[in-house]
Amino acid sequence: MENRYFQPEFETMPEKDIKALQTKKLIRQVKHVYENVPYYRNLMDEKGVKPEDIKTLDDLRKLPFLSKADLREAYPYGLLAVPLSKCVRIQSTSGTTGKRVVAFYTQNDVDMWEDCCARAIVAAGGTKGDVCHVSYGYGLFTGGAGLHGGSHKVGCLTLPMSSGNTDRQVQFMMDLGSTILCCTPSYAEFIGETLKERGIKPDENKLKAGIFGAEPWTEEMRRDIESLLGIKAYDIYGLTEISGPGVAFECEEQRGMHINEDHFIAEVIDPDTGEPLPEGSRGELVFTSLDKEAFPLIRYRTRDICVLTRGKCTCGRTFVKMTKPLGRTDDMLIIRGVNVFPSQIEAVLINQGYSPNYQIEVDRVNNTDTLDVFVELSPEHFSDTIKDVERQEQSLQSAMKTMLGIVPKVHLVAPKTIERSEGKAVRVIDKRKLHD
Ligand code: DLL
Repeated sequence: MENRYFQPEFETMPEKDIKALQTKKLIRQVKHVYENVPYYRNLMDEKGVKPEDIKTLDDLRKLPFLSKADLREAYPYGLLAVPLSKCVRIQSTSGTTGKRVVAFYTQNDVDMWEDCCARAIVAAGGTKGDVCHVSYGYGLFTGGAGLHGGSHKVGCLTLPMSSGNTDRQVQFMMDLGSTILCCTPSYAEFIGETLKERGIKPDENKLKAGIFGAEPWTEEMRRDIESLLGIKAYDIYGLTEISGPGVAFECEEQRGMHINEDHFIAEVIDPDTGEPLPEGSRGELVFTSLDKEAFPLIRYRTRDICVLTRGKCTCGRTFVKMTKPLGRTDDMLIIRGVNVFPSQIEAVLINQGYSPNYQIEVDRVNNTDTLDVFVELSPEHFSDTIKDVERQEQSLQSAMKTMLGIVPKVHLVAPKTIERSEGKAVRVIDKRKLHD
């Protein structure tokens, strides 16, 4: 049992004890926030709810939500709940649109977050004997710092590689015998392709597991990475606002990710009405952080769509599980009135044996939405005859029509022509936004 869990006393806690712990922490946290965060106190006052009204987990639904818009409005210090002198760190989102989210951490917050990442590493088979190769970006992004801290807690030899410089990644991986790789799935794919190009076979590296997250990836992509690198690939989920990676992690059963419920309460709500939905329903994931001191968000709307399920897991953990995010309320594309998720396109590509190197371009021409999918041919698929390429494009188009309900224009392009990502991949270019 020793190496199966990082903190078995919490990870395998009976459900009723988890609920009791969550209730106790929720009451304390709401009081902490009400007393120290005027921004949230105002929201509670507007809703006519006081800390004394929160006595059970069901009372959670009385509390107001927080959204990304609130975080922007309160930027930078408006949601801080402790004096700045108690904070030891900030981390931040990549912030492609609008203001970045800046999250603050006390030393206890960093400790809790690193424990969560350590749980993920141990669940992927990590022990002190491992060489943990961290190729998530270091810096403001939470990926590098989180897995780095978790790796230290487990006692692995930690390689703080950060992302980029793939030659050096490969050299250290081979020379130092990396056993666990942590990076985005798209970068794992890229590292795998690079090893293949160098003629290094999957059984020639020492890797046994990978801990991949921070962006959507499909089961098909998991199989692809597993065979390229000769490893078992584990999913990890998290977001800066709630701490970073490790909010949820996969165990060996690999049927959903366990949410660290001793630290976070997860709800699924109807994104349109805000009503909480029963377990098993698909909806928007909402988190309440129970232990965060500096940046304690209550009922934060993640915009990630998923399903929660509670049941016996063969790994022995009792924490509720979330599915992979099935999309985001804000990455759903509406094309000619039809809802399209990039993950659906990716699933078709990999099912048909294509690499997950693709880019989706949406535009509006003569008042009609257009959908173009650029897909890289792998060297095996590459063909010189135009007829052959056209036939392959047609077949992809019809598979996508079945999946999406609309017909995209598929363009097969030469290997290595779509820019590779060392962090989160850019899958969608929506040119309609540029015209607005
Ligand atoms: O991406 C934290 C992280 C780092 C998670 C490393 C896992 C590994 P943000 O940059 O704030 O934080 O982005 C958070 O990324 O709301 C999801 O939409 C997406 N995301 C995170 N993990 C996954 C995953 C980090 N495993 C946003 N699958 C979240 C799909 C994910 N999407």
